[in-house]
Amino acid sequence: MDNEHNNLTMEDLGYGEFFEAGRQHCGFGGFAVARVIAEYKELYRVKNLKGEYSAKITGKQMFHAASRQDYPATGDWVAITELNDEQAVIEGILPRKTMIKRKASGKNEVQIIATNIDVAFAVQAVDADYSLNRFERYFAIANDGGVLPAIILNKTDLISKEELDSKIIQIKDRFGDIDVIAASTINDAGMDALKKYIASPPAGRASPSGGGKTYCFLGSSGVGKSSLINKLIGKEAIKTNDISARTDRGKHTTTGREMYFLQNGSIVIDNPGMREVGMADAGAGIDDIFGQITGLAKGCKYGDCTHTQEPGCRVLAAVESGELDGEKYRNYLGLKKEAEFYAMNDVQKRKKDRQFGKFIKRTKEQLKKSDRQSH
Ligand SMILES: Nc1nc2c(ncn2[C@@H]2O[C@H](COP(=O)(O)OP(=O)(O)O)[C@@H](O)[C@H]2O)c(=O)[nH]1
Ligand SMILES: [Mg+2]
Ligand SMILES: [Zn+2]
Repeated sequence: MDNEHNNLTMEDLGYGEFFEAGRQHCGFGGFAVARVIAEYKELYRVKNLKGEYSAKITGKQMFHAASRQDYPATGDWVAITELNDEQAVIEGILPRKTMIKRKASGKNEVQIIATNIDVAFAVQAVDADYSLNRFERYFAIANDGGVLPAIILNKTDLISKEELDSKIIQIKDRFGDIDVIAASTINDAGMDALKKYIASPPAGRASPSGGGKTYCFLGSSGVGKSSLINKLIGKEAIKTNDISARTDRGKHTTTGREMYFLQNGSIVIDNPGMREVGMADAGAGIDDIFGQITGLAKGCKYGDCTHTQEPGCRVLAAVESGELDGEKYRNYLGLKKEAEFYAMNDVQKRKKDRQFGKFIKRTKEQLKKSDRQSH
């Protein structure tokens, strides 16, 4: 990417007056700034004009962190200290312009999905579990964080033109002023419209600098968010929830919230899915999938079968024979993955904290050493 964008500016990364003012206000004037472009389990990937770094937060920040919101998130602008060409320490988070967040299931804790977003696409597939109410929840999440929402109706290849027209009319009736893009990554319907939309966002959303705008995709697992982003990037940069994904389970190390820089200068963030919103009102549909799979699972050879790769798996056999719908199975895998991710959070956070502590100790020693050497 750097060879394509030799004249990259901070504005291309989404920087502007708002953040610069925040940087001065917070006393970070003496630090370099970088944007968080991915969140991993134990570290962040940050980018600025000099390059990309693996970065961690300082012990001080951890000590003062009262909640998840005090930790960096994808999209954040952060003040950094460069350790070397590849590593940096995050000193602090610059004030956020907008934020996509939601309550984690059953807890008071708020989870940040992405920050400094200009437009949030509420994505639904027009086939299974389609619901106008769900759009409302996505809009609430967007409005709550100061982000402008827009709609993408995906998988329009699966319905007739009449059905699509009637869905669009329903949307216009209920949410008149919200932009709608009808798309299909299979027959490329709406892809030009989407590209155009992203290249020139609605009035009032252009960043003061006129630079890179940031878009994020909200939607349940399986609606086609990653497929849409791959289309925008122009190559298969992101793994989609294809059925073949079962053979390389466990390779995924990111939370899935990753930022991509498009040729046209815009920035998009993928998102693993909105379990809460997705599951809460998918209701019977989802229960039905889990019910059917639990039933089949009784026939699996192993009691702890994950139904992804095990020999003698009754669920996989059912997918292969067509007894279980492939789309349903993919939905199940996606939802299960999300559920696992959120369930892991607490234990992992503790583990992560210990590791962060060690890293900080090492970093400080390293800094002290180089300090001594330079004097
Ligand atoms: N029929 C149809 N299938 C699609 C379309 N877009 C994506 N898919 C399929 O839907 C599944 C989930 O797609 P993915 O992009 O991983 O969804 P995500 O979980 O929202 O990121 C994959 O099997 C895709 O091939 C589309 O426009 N039409
Ligand atoms: Mg995806
Ligand atoms: Zn199984």
